[in-house]
Amino acid sequence: MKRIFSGAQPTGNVHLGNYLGALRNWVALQRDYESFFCIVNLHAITAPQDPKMVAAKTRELARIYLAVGIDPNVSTVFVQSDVPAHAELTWLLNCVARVSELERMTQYKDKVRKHEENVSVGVFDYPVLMAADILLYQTDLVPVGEDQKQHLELTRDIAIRFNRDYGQTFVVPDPFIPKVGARIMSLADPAKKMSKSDEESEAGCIMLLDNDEAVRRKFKRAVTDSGTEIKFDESRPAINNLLTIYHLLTNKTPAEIEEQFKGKGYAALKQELADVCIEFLKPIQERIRSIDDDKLSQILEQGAERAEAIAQLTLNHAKKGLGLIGARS
Ligand code: AQP
Repeated sequence: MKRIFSGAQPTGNVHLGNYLGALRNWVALQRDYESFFCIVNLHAITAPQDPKMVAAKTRELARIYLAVGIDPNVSTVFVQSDVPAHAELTWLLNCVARVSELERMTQYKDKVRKHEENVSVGVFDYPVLMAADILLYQTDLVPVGEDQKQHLELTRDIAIRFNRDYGQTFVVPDPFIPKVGARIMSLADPAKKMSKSDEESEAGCIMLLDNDEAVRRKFKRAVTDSGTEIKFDESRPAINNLLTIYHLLTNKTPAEIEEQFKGKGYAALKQELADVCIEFLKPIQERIRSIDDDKLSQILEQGAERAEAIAQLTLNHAKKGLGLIGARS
């Protein structure tokens, strides 16, 4: 069986963009692949975090994975820092990746632009840690949103270079970026992606844990345009984004949706979108609350054990290739 690996950071709150761009596809793919879903807490600490919140958010994200439909009997769910091989392989790959490659990463450049002097070395090295995450599991496919495309390309380059210089060690993974939903935009600013770390745009971000009132308020205030027609049209990003969300939440076709809203105004679309979204979030929020704490600990423990066994094999292989095993005898 081919493998998939993906992860999300336990920072901020999981939003509809994370779900529609990534988590939804993990659920859809998990039975067709041997699946590994990681809570990437080592990535989370690349920006300063309150340690108590890191621990709490890690467990909350694990609950969210389960509540949206990740089945721990089918998929391996685990916390990144529970498998030390992630950090160890990162070091080995640091010696293969090039500074010039990392300097080209747009996410890194954006963070430097915003925070200048305050960017950690971890932010710079983030894509190498991500490469280690993926390569440790001999991953074939990585379901992610579009913002991770460049990091995936770097992962492939690192794997190809390592295999060439130190012998066949890693499967070279392919990205799985959905045709629709790979880049859900902020409701407050359709030029920006929906993002949990963008403090200014909380209003543009529907969180999976938002209550009904927050969902209604955010859709009501969503930016639109001066047009009137409700149509899928990429040249009208605000309305296109709202319709894309509606399409993904209802599974109605674009033609059906356009027919449904023919002659209606933006207010009707926003109201219907809020209703659909609230109905979608309700069972997820109920499941999050109903997951037993001990059961969650058990799932994460078993997940870490399963992940560790595979990760260690790959790590040893990579160390052997580099001449790091066998020097004592
Ligand atoms: N707006 C989005 N539309 C579609 N997919 C998205 N993803 C993130 N934002 C969108 C995908 O969600 C997965 C998990 O993301 P992450 O936790 O690694 O965080 P991120 O990619 O850095 O994006 P966030 O959640 O909004 O956080 P920040 O604040 O860092 O920008 C990934 O597969 C991602 O592609």
